[in-house]
Amino acid sequence: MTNEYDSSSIQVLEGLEAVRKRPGMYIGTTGERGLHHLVWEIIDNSIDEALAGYASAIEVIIEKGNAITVIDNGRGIPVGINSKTKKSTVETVYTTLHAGGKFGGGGYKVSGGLHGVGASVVNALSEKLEVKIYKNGNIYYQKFINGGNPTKDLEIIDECDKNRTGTSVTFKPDPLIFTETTIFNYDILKSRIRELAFLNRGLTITLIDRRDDEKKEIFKYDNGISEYVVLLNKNKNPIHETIIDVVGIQDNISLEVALQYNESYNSSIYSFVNNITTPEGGTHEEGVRRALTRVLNKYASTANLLKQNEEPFSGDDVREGITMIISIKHPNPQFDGQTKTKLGNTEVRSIADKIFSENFERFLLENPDQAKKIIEKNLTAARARVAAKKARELTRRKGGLELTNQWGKLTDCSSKDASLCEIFIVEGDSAAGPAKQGRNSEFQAVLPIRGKILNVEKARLDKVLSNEEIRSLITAFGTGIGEEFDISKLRYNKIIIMTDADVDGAHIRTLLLTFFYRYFKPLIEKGHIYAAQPPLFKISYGKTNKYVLNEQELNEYLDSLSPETKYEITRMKGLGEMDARELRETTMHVDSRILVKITLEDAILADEIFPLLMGEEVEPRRKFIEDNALNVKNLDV
Ligand code: 1YM
Repeated sequence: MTNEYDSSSIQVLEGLEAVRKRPGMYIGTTGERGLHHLVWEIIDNSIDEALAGYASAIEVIIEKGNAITVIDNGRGIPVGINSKTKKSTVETVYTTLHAGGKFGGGGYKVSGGLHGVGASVVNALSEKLEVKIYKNGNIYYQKFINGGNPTKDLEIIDECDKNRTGTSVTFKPDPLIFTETTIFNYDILKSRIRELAFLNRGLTITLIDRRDDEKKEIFKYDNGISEYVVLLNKNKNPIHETIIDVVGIQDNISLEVALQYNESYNSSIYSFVNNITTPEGGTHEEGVRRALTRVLNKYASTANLLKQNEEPFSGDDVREGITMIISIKHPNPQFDGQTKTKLGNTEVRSIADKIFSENFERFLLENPDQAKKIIEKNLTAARARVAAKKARELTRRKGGLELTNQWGKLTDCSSKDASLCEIFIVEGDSAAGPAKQGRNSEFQAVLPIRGKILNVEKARLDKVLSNEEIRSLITAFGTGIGEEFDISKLRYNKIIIMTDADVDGAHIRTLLLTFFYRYFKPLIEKGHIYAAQPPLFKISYGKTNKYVLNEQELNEYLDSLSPETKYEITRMKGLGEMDARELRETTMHVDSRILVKITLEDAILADEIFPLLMGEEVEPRRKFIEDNALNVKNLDV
């Protein structure tokens, strides 16, 4: 029974046409990230159904040919006719922009996030999308093609067990839109699905890959984010046994916090609102942080663990070595901040403070042995802070830009306009010479560092600050560090790591990235950190030297030479093998170089990987390297 589509349906199609014209406005990018965003949109609807208390299991299937199927066991999308659109609710939801919110029945809508735009956008950007609804003993079905055009009205195609309810959606992204790739990445899907399972205690999410040999993983965490903390602390040596797990609800806002201290000196705090990460923090995080500092100070002085003449713990002191996840569910979240990932609702601050402080205080009182270990950790941090302050003053006094380290000296640029300036961090002396000669002295500075800088994953701030290489980096950047960090003082718009294209070079780059990640995260977030791409091969013939970045370019270049040409290929071991002109042309000059911007796609994943790569334990590192062949994908290095 096909329908004649009237003018109102044409309007609807125009709506979806807008999505196809400007997909970036709805899903951010049409690259790999945007492609996966489609999956999140559909899963979000299933998660909403789980949060409303109707669904307990979600299945995500990567089909052969890279279609995606999402199935849940919720109520199933309503199958009646919508009084406004005169079409089935299913069709309305899948062909009207923002229909999900308008037609849905309240509750916690996860679609409050960055591009929370719903199922119709997925439909608009798919070459095929099929919806099946299991309800009333029937299977209802509707299919859309080429960007959301229904092939028929919603119809019953079969019967099913009368107790079965739920929704199943299969879609195939349109290659006309996703020109870069239409292939789904198992690891990206897995990482977010696992996170969603942690954030939604008890919910079962199954991921199945049917493309090659069938692969299947089931994620279900009855202890929710506590189990996330266990995972994050796995390679960090926890200092007390119990994961502190706080759950509470007030004014329809629910809060969950899980935390555990470890031996490291870093703080890993991740917060979420309605399952969406809030890297800029906000009122939920502020409330919990404030309560953490207050409760620990109160406990320490009451228990006489903090001496009368000692300064109270600062926020940084009590956050040293903490792994903490904060997750709230809010019916009406407001997002602020530069990237709209900061929770703004002011009422949340005191609710989070109250729920967390009451429960945390009770934990400390009921578990004095563990409390003591935590307070001891805070005390050492506080004492180290005093020592670090002294070391910092030393950095400042040394000050100015008369900056040297054992290995050499900052060769600054002449421009003082930070927005134009770049600094190349170069390993070793053999490369520093050509870099200095090859640079454009007006806006390019060069700072040589000695081979392996300190591994900050294994050192506390005071030791970090007493390291010469690191001090020279901090001083050169100009921003200060820790509580004094001020990005407006950054002296270079681009900080470029220039290391050899070999294993040692990669190691030094990882050490530098670890340092930036732990102490200058905003510089990564704001896109100031880059890696230079020195060439890997030199092809010499006659008097010509040609440099290429990788094997693919090498082969392409060799193919372009006439068959008679006699050439020689050198695999470049170090930057120092190039003279100044070559280094300029291949790696430094703005017109001819290739820079890779370092991004933090997934901070939690990075947090999982860095301790593994840089920490004390050898065995997990060996295993990781074996499993991943050092492919730190999510850092996009
Ligand atoms: C695989 C994707 O979309 N599940 C899903 C969606 C809905 C419901 C249940 C649902 C919601 C409500 C009432 C309500 C949606 N319904 C709508 C709308 N899975 C998937 N499961 N009954 C069922 O919110 O009141 C939008 S989404 F608008 F039709 F109610």
